[in-house]
Amino acid sequence: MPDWNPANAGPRNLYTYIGTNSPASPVDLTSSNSYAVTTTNALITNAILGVATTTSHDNTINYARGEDLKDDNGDGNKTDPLPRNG
Ligand SMILES: [Ca+2]
Repeated sequence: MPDWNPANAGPRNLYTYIGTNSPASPVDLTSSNSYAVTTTNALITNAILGVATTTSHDNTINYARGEDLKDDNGDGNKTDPLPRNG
């Protein structure tokens, strides 16, 4: 089973592009950590996510990465992986 732990940024690769609209050439999203959807990517700001706190920032990213933030599977663990997005 893949490592779905959002903290590891493991096999589940999630990318975003934060830059100019219509870049002159195609952008390889795997070419830089600046494109990775992780809690440590400084380009993904609270303002971009529409949240006010670091906790909300990290929760939003971890949810997008597959973390079971609301314990949807009912196992009492809110940081386990919940493979719902793919
Ligand atoms: Ca859970």
